[in-house]
Amino acid sequence: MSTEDLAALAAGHERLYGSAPDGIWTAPGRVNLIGEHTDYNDGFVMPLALPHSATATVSRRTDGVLRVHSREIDTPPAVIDLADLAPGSVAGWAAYPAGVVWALREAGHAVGGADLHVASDVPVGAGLSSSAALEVVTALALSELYGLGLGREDLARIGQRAENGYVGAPTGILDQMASACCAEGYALHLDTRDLSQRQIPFDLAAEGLRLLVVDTQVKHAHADGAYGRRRASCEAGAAALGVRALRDIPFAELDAALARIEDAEVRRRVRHVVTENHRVERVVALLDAGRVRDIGPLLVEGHISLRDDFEVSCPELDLAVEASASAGALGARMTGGGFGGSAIVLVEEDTAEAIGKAVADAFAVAGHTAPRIFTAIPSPGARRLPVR
Ligand code: GAF
Repeated sequence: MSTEDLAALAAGHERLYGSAPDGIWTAPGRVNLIGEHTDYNDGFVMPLALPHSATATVSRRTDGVLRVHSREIDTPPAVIDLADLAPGSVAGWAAYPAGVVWALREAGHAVGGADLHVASDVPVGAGLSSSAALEVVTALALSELYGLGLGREDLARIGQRAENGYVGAPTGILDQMASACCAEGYALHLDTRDLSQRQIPFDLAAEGLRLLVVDTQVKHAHADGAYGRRRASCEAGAAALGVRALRDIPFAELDAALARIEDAEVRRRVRHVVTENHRVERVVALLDAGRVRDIGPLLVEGHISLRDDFEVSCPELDLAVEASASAGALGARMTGGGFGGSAIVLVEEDTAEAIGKAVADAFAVAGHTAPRIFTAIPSPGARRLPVR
C-alpha cells in the first residue's frame, strides 16, 4: 500500500471511530507452489506470500466491544460485545476478526475490545487466502496492542482456530502459516506436523521466469461439505493403514499401502496425498540445485493428481492448466483448496504475455467468465507498518 493509501486508511479510521488508530498492520494472501491438501495430513507445503494483503488500522478499546469496518464493503461498522462472542454469533466477513478475538480469549489471552478498519486487495473466494490474511492481521495487531508477545506460529494457530472453531471451516494451517511466516523473495518449505520451516530463495525474475496467477473467478468456500469430506477420507485412509496421519506413509511404500485399502475413493485420496508430499520434496531438491525450470512437470503432475485422484479441480482450472501448457508454459497447476479459485503458471518471462492471452482466449472460446491474470511476486509476511 502506498504512503498515501495508508494515510487515507488512517484518516478513514479517525472519521469512523473519532480518533487516530494506535497502529497499522498488514498480512498477505498467498499462492501455494506445491503441496496441496497435505497440511491436514501433517504433510509438506510450499507457499509464497503475494503482494495482495489485508491491511488494518487498529486501536484498543477498554469497554469489551469490538468494532470492525471494511473499506471495500463500507457498511456501518459491525459492533460486537465480546461477552456475547460465541461461534456463529457473527456472520459475513466480520466473523474472521471476531473469530480471532474469540480464539485469543479461548487460548486464555486477556484481550479486550478494539476498533478495526480493514482494507484488503486479496481477491475473495479466489483460493488466495483472503480469510487467512484477515485472521493473521487481526491476531498480530491484537498481540502487539495487548502485549501478548505471540510468535509467528502462535499467530497462525490462532487464525486456524478462528477458522475451524468460529467460522466453521475445517481447514489446515497452510494459509495462516503462509501469511504469518513467508518472506520477501522466498518460498516457505513447511512441515505442517511440527511447523519446522526453511525459507527457499525464489527469485524468478533473476532466472528470466515468471509465476502467473490465473484467477478463474469461480468462487469457492471451505465451510461447505466438499473440503470436509476430503479431509474425512484422508482420516479414514490413515485409520485403515494404522498411522497417525497420511504423512507417515513413505512414498516407497505407497503401493503396498494402497493394496490394504478397500474403498476405491479412499485409495485415490491417499494416493494423492502421498504422491503430493513426495512432489514437494522433489521440488525442494530441484530448487536447492538451482533447477527452477525443471519443477514445471511436477506442477502439472500435481494438478493431474488433484484433478483425478483428489477430485478438487473444476473445468475452468483444468482449462487454465491445459491452455497454458499448450501455449508453452513450463508447468501449471491449481493452487489452494480448489473447487474454483486460481491456478499458477510457470513461464519464461518473454512468453508471459502470449501465454496469458492464450489462457484468456481459451476461456472466451469455452464461454467462461474472463480470468484475472497477474504475476505472483514473493512478498513479505505479516508485519506492522510505519504510520507517517
Ligand atoms: C485451503 C485450506 F485452507 C488449507 O488449509 C489447505 O488445506 C488448502 O486448501 C489445500 O492445500 O486453502
